[in-house]
Amino acid sequence: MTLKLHNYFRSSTSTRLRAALNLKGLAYEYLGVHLPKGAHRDPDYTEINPQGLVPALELEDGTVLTQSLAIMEWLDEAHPARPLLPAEPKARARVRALGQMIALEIHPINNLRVLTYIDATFGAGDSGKRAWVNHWVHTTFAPLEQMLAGSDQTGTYCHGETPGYADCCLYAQMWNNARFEVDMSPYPVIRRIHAALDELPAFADAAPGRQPDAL
Ligand SMILES: N[C@@H](CCC(=O)N[C@@H](CS)C(=O)NCC(=O)O)C(=O)O
Repeated sequence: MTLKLHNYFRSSTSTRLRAALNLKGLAYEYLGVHLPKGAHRDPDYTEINPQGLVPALELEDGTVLTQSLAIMEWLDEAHPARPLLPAEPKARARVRALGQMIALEIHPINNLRVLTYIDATFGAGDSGKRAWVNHWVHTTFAPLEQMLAGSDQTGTYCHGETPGYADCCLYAQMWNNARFEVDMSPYPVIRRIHAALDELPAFADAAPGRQPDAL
């Protein structure tokens, strides 16, 4: 029996977790949850994750883990080989901060349910949703670029020469940025790191277009 990953190809939280699982070398069964059709709100799925969000990771013993960042931390605790976080406490805090800038400051306010809400309640439309996402991405990508460019701890990847937690968040967010036509020209360091990540099979194989439920 293997790990079961309830997820959706275009979901960035799913992409970040797929990349983390791939980095760990852990195989999983891909179980698609079709977000546009509302499959995440079906009782079949809310029995698995009452929050009705993807991803959820079902372990061999039936335990269900939710929240991608919590799952990534669990991965490091349960499968310490090929760590996603560095060992040194200050370095760990740096990597968590970089990843959480994306995962906690950008993702939640650009999630499907938020975009659906601003469209239905305020008539945002496609251009309004695009402007909204662009605004919130730039609000955090500007300081993120500054932090990456200004630190000698930044290497080929967000932290040194080993891709991990922050890179998983960054790589996944870049697919959303492309989808919402975010201008990446102000962010040369982020673009360089993204290009390096895209060369790695662990990341490229996690990309939305490579998943079995991709449109
Ligand atoms: N903080 C959660 C967020 C999970 C989440 O919001 N996932 C999105 C897809 S990226 C989702 O299921 N959205 C459904 C919706 O917004 O209705 C995590 O990191 O796992």
